Amino acid sequence: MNIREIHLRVIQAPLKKPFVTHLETVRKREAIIVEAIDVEGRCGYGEAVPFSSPWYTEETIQTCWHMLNDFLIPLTFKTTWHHPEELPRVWKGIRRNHMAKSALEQALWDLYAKQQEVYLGDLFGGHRKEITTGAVIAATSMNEALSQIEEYEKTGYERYKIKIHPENDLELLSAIRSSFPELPLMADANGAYTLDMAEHLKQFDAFQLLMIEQPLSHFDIVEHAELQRHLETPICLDESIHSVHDVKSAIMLGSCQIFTLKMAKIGGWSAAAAIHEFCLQHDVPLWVGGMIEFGVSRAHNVALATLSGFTLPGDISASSKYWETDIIEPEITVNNGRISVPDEPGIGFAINDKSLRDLTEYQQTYKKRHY
Ligand code: OSB
Ligand code: MG
Repeated sequence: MNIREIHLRVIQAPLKKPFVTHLETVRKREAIIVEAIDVEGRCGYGEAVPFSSPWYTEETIQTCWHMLNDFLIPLTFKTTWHHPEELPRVWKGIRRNHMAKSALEQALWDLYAKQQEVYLGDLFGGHRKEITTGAVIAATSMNEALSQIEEYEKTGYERYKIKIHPENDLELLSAIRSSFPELPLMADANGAYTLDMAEHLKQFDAFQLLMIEQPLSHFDIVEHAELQRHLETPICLDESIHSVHDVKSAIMLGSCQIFTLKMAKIGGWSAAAAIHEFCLQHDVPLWVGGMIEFGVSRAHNVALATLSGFTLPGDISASSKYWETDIIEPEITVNNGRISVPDEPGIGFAINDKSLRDLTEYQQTYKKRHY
């Protein structure tokens, strides 16, 4: 692919409003932007989306930097390979660290698509010209949650996801249902429950939820199967899924009926394409998950959502839901619950250089000739 250099930068920005889950309140966000540059000066972009601390996955900004700096970038330069499909093989000696791998894979796939002059989604058989999308409500109080739903409804999001935990769940869901009886609604528990609370969770069946996301622990697949047998509400797994193997296990056991696919958590485009293929064959609905990310990751998510197996609205919101200014141009906008898919090569969005520069905390360049 004639890569000349790879550039890393850590960026940081405050969220417009705090993002509250029972595990953590996120007020500011860091990310690593990976830029892969070829000898002709074309640039591919990827984004590492771990949090600054390991509350959601075990990775952090610092562990991703370490993996990229000390292992992934040196291996990428020192190994002979010709197509980004080969990257999982190039990196196979590195266990997990999926978010670090995903960011570098994204940058190299974007660059490859730009070299081929095709839209990235098309490389994976995507065909949609627009995608439907949902909004996540992670508010500080019940009143705020209700007013956020009202506000987001003006944008026409096609599905609403509310963060819940055992202390607020029934009250919050009842309040939403009495104000918005027909709202396409789901709940995300981020692992806040245990299997001995199955009777409590059974009460959720009355709220007509589209699904409940990750009710039980982040490391569990077996107990979710037991819980799913007890509930009418479909279970969707998020945290439990790190690979196509996890997806197969969950299907074999009946642990869930739906998956949210986060490219970053499973290691990038290759793994995402494999999971998409498996779910398509087994008729399992998928949607694209979110990580409160900046525009580069959002653009990759839009491309992913163009694949036909993503049959449900995902967590890809407008850039302006979280940011004063995003790092891509144009920013991602949602109209009537839809995002139009670009058709420019690669991720299809340009980088807003000024915004990227303004948000940069530190950066480093790696030149191939030094390896
Ligand atoms: O559990 O799906 C989750 C954001 C960060 C970490 C975990 C999760 C989320 C979201 C998506 O809910 C929010 C978004 O990007 O809009
Ligand atoms: Mg989730």
